[in-house]
Amino acid sequence: MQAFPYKLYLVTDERACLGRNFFDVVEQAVKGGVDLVQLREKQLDDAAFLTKALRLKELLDRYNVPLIINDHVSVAMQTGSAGLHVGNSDTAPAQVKAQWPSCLLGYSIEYLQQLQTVQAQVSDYLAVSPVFATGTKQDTVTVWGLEGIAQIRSQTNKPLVAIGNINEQNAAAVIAAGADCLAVVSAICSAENPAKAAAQLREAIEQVTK
Ligand code: TZP
Ligand code: MG
Repeated sequence: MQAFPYKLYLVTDERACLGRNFFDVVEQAVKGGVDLVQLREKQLDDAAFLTKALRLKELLDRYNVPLIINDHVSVAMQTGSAGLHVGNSDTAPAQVKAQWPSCLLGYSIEYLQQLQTVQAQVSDYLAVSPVFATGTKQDTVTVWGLEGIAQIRSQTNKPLVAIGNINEQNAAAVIAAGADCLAVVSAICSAENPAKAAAQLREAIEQVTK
């Protein structure tokens, strides 16, 4: 298996933050144990997205937590972010790597056939997307379930990031099924106490991995 040091991945959605300050929520999450953050704000225009990315990068640099940018290659490069996450309708992973070889690149797996493609092969991690049905992203293809994680795990050595309705209750089972890292939006962004929610998720992960 290729090395992947991250265990708890916060994917942002300001709309899930219950009206609280976005940067406060992210900072609390990091203090609680989030070790990787992706800026994913579908509602923002390009200028607002770039502004938010710059400010988020500054915050995360203080904690030594890498920033991944969703979809926007130029924003990721301009902000000096660690990497990029793309889906099937975004810039192809091979094209991203050609332009930016050191990019920490994530690619969402929505069909089993994608695993055998050059796009999956050049990516640094694969997102099992979604593991469970979620209100946060409804336009999905395959709801993988725990069996889907195990099936993907048996067919690739790439680090697997699981995403989709992951919470404190199912976190351990998702790791036990073969995921290396858990990605969440609402379990942290919408939690009453984001730091505590992150710490509890971390603890659930560590119970399986230690
Ligand atoms: N991709 C697949 S599911 C999802 C994304 C961005 C949303 C996950 O959100 P939540 O609130 O953790 O279910
Ligand atoms: Mg995308």
